[in-house]
Amino acid sequence: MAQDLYQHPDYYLLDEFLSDEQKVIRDSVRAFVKKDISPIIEDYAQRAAFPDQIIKGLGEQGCFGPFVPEEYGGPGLDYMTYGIMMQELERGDSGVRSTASVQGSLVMYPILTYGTEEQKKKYLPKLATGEMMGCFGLTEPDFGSNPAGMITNFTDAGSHVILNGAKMWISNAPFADIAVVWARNPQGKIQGLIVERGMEGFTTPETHNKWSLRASATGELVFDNVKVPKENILPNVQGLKGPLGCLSSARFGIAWGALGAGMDCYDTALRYSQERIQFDKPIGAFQLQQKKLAEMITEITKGQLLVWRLAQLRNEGRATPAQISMAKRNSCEVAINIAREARQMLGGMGITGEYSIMRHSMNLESVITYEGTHDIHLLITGQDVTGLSAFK
Ligand code: TGC
Ligand code: FAD
Repeated sequence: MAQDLYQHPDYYLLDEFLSDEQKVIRDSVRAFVKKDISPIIEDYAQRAAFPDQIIKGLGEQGCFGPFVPEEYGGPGLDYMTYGIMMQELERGDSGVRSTASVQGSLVMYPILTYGTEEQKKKYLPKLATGEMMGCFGLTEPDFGSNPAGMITNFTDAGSHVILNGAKMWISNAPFADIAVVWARNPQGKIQGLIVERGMEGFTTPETHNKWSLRASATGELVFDNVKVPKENILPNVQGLKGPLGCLSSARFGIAWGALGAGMDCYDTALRYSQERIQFDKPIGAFQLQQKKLAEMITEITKGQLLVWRLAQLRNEGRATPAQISMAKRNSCEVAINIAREARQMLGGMGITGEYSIMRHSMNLESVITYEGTHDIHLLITGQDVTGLSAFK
């Protein structure tokens, strides 16, 4: 891949609203991405392999559960900083951000929010450093957009429970040490439990043939009469609001992150337009190319304002799930459209791995689908403004 010369667009001077600490953290994660991710990521994506050597660095940067308090091994940062970090990571690659957001929002968040003191002490410090990696099992083969229909379940067997069922499309599954799994309890209510690799009857077959998120490992979780100790049950929530609460945290990170992928495509296309000469002029001098760039920076700027305000609301505990849905949906749409336009601006070079755009473009097809599809988020907004559900 060509050298990573990224400069982040800040057309409305939003940096002025960031604290010095937030800027230092952002610069640190950006430098980590430039040094440890950009030089290798295209090769890993081409080979459909996960670069597990980056886990230690992600932990050192505080990218795993930045909002987790220091007493449990996290850096105890606010949600604005979490968003900034996810944006920097996804600027590098959506799969890398995925790894971090699953670990933080979908594994550490539920343990922190719904777990016992013993569970928090046992798992969170190791998850924060990356010494232990986790995954999150909600989606099933027959229940994707509608997780309320899930059939994975556990029965009571004295000191432990017996878990049966299957989850699919699970990020980090092939290498995760633990899985936070959502299943029906003996009363038929959805409840979370922590399943550990090595438990008999628990397997994690890898999903192959993906054209998207190729540098992120995806797999299934299969439970065949798995004995799970009762102390691994997350006791403090029952019902779909448990996993959906985790999704609110992760979708928030994606709202910031996807915009980062779009910003990288814009930055690449802008630089290319100033260097590439056709008809004796830089292509950036042609009105058609300027229209593309002007529209990209306009959409990026609107998206930046949206996620910045969302972070303020989240920090104050006032961000609603529907507000988060709107931002996740908007950032994905902005980014995927920019990736497509930017790809065209690079002509033939745009389809190669010399530049990040095609990889971002393919990755964003997953990002616009997982954590709630584009349609589902639109329906969440529709329900929020009308008070009427169009799901069923
Ligand atoms: P509904 O009746 O609306 O809600 C059930 C309960 O949950 C509460 N709730 C939420 N709580 C917190 N955060 C949210 N975002 C919430 N949304 C809803 C709600 O208040 C209610 O609480 P209570 O107390 O009344 O019980 O549920 P529904 O069955 O009608 O479903 C609504 C719908 C369709 C929006 C929901 O099922 C949905 O969001 N579906 C999309 C599924 C999805 O997003 N799956 C993601 C799987 S994980 C993943 O993709 C990880 S990718 C990771 C990566 O690599 O980055
Ligand atoms: P479906 O629900 O079958 O949807 C198919 C189509 O129908 C979509 O266009 C959808 O918008 C539309 N649709 C569905 N319902 C309605 C409706 N009511 N009205 C209108 N249209 C509707 N899940 C996890 O639990 N953990 C993970 O770590 C995870 N990682 C993932 C990683 C990748 C790379 C991918 C691709 C997915 C991942 N997922 C994960 C699963 C992801 O959340 C689901 O793919 C997503 O929620 C959609 O479910 P589905 O694929 O079953 O599509």
